[in-house]
Amino acid sequence: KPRLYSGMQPSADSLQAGNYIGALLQWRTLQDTYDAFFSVVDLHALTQPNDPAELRVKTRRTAAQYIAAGIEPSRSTLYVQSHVPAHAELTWILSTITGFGEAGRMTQFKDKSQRYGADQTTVGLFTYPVLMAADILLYQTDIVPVGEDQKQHVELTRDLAERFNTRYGRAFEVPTPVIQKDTARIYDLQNPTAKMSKSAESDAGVLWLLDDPSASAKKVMRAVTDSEGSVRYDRENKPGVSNLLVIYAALTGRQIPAIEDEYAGRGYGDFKKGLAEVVVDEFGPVRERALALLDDPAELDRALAANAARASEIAERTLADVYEKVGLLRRV
Ligand code: AQP
Repeated sequence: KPRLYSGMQPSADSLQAGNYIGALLQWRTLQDTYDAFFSVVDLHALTQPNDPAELRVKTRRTAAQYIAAGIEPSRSTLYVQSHVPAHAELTWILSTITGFGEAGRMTQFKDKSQRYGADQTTVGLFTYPVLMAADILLYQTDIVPVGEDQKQHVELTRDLAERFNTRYGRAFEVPTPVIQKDTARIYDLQNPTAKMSKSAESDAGVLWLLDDPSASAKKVMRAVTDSEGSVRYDRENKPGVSNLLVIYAALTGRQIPAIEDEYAGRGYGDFKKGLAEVVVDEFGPVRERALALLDDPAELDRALAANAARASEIAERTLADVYEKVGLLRRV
């Protein structure tokens, strides 16, 4: 089976609907056809303002939500990034073949460093994409499903893989990014031209996977729409309604035109009520499963340890080959 790699940052107590629709739902399907690796990238999360006790909690909660959403730790390799030390080790090697200017062109760094300000813009934030390259390359990954905003990082990963292979001899598979379709992108319910995000300034427009279902229903009912009154997909002129249609379609597996037909001639109130039910029906059971897993963290930790061992085996092999190729003296 071809290999697939993806991950998410444990940057909040709960994942949001965009993470679920844009990533988890697709991962769940992809694990049938790929030898899939899904990590909770806690080392990446350290590039944001950090609270140590909270990070531990968020890391477990993120892993529990992967499983609750249908990622099976017996089939896919679901692990915590820091449990496999090779990630940090390969990052160092890759950083020695990454151009300073090349890394400086990453638009996510430019955006984030502007948002964080000089005080919080660290070297770690700058080398974030190099760590991401190490994640992907350690596993001889064939495909990387990502959102459009991560495409540049996967391009850098490809460049680094090719550069290393040419300079030192072939050690890495060159991965291909698979970019998320536009209809898998979810926007903030209160500000439907901005992507729904765990770190949104206000969470009024964020649907949390672990929220009480009634709170999610309320957020749907309050979502921003427009004054036209017709349930119609038009991303440009009707971003709010279009976003709700995308969420509806993604969570039910239905096509957008069929949903438009169902609500033709009915008001937004009816449509939102319908969507609120869909959201509650879908997120409710996921939430229950996640909370049940978190009730018994020892069991969850055992699953994560077993998966980290599986990941380590492959990662260590790649790292040993890289160390050999760059000329590090082997310890006897
Ligand atoms: N709004 C979204 N629509 C579709 N997909 C989304 N993803 C995130 N938001 C949306 C996908 O979820 C995964 C999470 O990646 P991440 O945790 O590394 O960070 P992110 O993409 O920056 O997501 P967030 O939720 O906005 O997190 P923070 O606030 O921590 O930066 C990716 O596969 C992403 O495409």
